Amino acid sequence: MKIAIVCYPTFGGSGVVATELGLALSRRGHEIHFVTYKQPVRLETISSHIRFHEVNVPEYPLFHYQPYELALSSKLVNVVKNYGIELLHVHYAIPHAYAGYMTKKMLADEGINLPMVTTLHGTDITLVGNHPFYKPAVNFSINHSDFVTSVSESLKDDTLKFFNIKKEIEVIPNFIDVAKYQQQAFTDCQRGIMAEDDEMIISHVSNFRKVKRIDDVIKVFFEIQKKLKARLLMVGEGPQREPAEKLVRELGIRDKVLFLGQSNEIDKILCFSDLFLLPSETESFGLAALEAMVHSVPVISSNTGGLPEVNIDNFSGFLHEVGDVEGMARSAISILKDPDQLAKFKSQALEAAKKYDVNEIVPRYEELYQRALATA
Ligand code: GMT
Repeated sequence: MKIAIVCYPTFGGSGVVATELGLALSRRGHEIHFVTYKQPVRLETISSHIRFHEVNVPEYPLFHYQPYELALSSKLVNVVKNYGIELLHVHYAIPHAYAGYMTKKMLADEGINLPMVTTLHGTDITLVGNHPFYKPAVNFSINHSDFVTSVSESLKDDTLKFFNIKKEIEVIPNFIDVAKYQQQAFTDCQRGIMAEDDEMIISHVSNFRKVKRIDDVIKVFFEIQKKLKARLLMVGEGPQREPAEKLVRELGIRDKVLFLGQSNEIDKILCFSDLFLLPSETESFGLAALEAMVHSVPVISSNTGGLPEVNIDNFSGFLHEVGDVEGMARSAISILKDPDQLAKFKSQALEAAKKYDVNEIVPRYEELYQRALATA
């Protein structure tokens, strides 16, 4: 199949999922065309089955806001016609589903029927899409997609709750390439570069937005380090980084917390982590938790959104109410203080991650595409 994928090219979860999906589909023989404003961060593999088309939005003095949707839909029309694209898959509803709908309409005018699949990822429904400024357009473009998927049961429920949806929403969860991580030969994870031998390594990876409750990460760690020798690795960039650094100074734990910024070495960091913290306010799936689990890192998370579908309570880690810092710290200490318990949770985290293996999930997208083509 020749498939165009539209996504955000940034470090965010939806862009990562879209890129990994495109790469996996290309390995399965499909021709994948990424259409976005910058090369996606994980799109390193150049293969004859992968193309990247950059959307340019020229500056013009009259534009207070650059008309990205217009440029994107025009680019898509050209890519579809020039490369014989059979199907469009847009990730993150805003503004991609809207631009995709316009693309379909423009092509229909020329007698071309292009089926469109929209994948809902999270904040496009729960935070941004739900805002009255966007809601009518998001509602409209979901209802006018040919097929709609969400990354968890919880996100499907939220979509049906917040919007007036007439379309069937199919749940196709996020995925991970289990074999790839098992092949990575970090036999010695070089823990020594980050911590002393007797120190536990706790990590958090995110875009440091308010929704991630970065303060809770710090506060949970503050409680942990009172009981055990531990170090916290904070990976990522975003608006909450500065307040977090301030809190770390105020709590007097500056020597135990490392802010590593946006790192390309997440795999190494997770490889030498003993525990992962994800106390988010809302999380439609929690790809970061799954990435930790595939590295055999147990997860202490909130029990919000899709997290209970990924992080299995008292198996791959523990779940607590949003904001329950004390409970999260207690669970973390219970895992970390006992080497047998830690080993058990580490192996269980990997076991739980296997349910989301790429080879289980990607064929479900292929089957959906076949249906979309058959009905086109
Ligand atoms: O807000 C973010 O965390 C980024 C956002 C995105 O779309 O880039 O992540 C969402 O999509 C991910 C991939 O499907 C999910 O794993 C995240 O849970 C989800 N984030 C939230 O719901 C907050």
